[in-house]
Amino acid sequence: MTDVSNYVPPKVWVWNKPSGGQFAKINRPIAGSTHERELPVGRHPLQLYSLGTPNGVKVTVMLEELLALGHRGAEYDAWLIEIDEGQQFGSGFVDINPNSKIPALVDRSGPSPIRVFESGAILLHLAEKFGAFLPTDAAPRAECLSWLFWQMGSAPYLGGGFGHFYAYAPTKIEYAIDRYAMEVKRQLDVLDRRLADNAYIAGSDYTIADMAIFPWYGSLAKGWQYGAGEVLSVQDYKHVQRWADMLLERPTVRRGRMVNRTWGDPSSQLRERHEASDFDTKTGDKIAPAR
Ligand SMILES: N[C@@H](CCC(=O)N[C@@H](CS)C(=O)NCC(=O)O)C(=O)O
Repeated sequence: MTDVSNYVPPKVWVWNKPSGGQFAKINRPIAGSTHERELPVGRHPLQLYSLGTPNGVKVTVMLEELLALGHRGAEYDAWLIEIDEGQQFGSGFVDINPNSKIPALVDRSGPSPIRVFESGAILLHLAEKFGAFLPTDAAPRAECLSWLFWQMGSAPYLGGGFGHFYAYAPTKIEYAIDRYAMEVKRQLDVLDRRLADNAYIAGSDYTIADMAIFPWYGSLAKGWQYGAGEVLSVQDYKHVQRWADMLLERPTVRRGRMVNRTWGDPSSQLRERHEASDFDTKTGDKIAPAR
């Protein structure tokens, strides 16, 4: 690795060496599939291909919420995509998400399957399909969508910026950590001020905006992301803490956080979810290790 203070970028960047860092093995500058691999299809109307990262959890929380409301059409199979193994570059996955990132959904409830990728688009698709968790009046709907898109634009600074340089980069670069810590603290303050006057992100109702924002910023506030609770003084964001604690009380949120999870306490891991009863019978503490 070049000394950061002496580094001069090349005139034309080419991919001639591993980039280093935790995801060096899977990072590449070209799109498309690397190998043939069909995706499995289960019996439910909705087929989710995902992993229990914050972006994946947004969708599994939404599905669990819809099922808890009694929407039988929200029954789903959640298949595991192991991104560390490069499964997002399999041909079947690339067919449903040309961007090779989890989560991706195939809605098979109609005459022909509909693919949906990008977690925000999936939340919107489900909210509109079931008429739930998205206000219908113009003003609250606009507020909800504004926060949903805020999340989509802001979280890359948290994950790809702060998280990457604080936790994953092979060298600790003061400039990068300062820049992104500043931005992430600003984002937490944006949320804290909003939640000082509102029970939920979009106002008085729980919506897809909460489901999008909680897995990233709620987890960060609880100190679960990047081991960064102390460095970012997350306890200072009192309203974010109140909101995160409130959402964590929801059994649907607790279930959603377990789906496609492959790390942490074995009892919190449900590698794949095909039936509601899987939460009681197929968690990591109840089944023999897969490998
Ligand atoms: N904007 C996308 C981001 C999805 C994303 O970054 N997914 C990560 C896991 S959290 C991924 O699949 N990474 C695999 C890779 O980059 O190769 C969304 O919200 O769905």
